[in-house]
Amino acid sequence: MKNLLLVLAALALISGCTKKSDSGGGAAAAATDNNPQLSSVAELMAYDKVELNVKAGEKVTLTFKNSSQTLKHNWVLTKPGKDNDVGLAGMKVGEAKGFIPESPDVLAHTNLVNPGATDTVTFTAPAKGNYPYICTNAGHHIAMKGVLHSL
Ligand SMILES: [Cu+2]
Repeated sequence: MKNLLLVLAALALISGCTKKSDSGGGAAAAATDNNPQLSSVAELMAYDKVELNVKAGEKVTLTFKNSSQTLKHNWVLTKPGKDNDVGLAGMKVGEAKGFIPESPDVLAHTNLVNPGATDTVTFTAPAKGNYPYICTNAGHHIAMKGVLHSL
């Protein structure tokens, strides 16, 4: 009988612990990484990470590796809702400017990265919010995009 009570007590403790960690889920802070690394995916117009979490207001050092053997890519962070505008503007300025338009909607960007090469950009994470990132090589922004969560 004593053993059974011990087992029951142990089970109650275990389920209590499980509940505790589950209930924290809604308010749990997502892990941030202010030194994110991402790359393009083979010959696709895609990033390997479509979400990045950084700590708002702190320095970010982002490294982008172009894994393609043929395509040039970049990484451009824009103001919320401005990814399409920036993508179209990038197309207009063309490759001579690395497809990077001079626009207040561009918050940070790498250079246009050659196949197999890597570029790093350092910037201050914007105020808390969700910011789109895109590749502005002509036409890529339609598919090659993600969201930076500044937390
Ligand atoms: Cu691209």
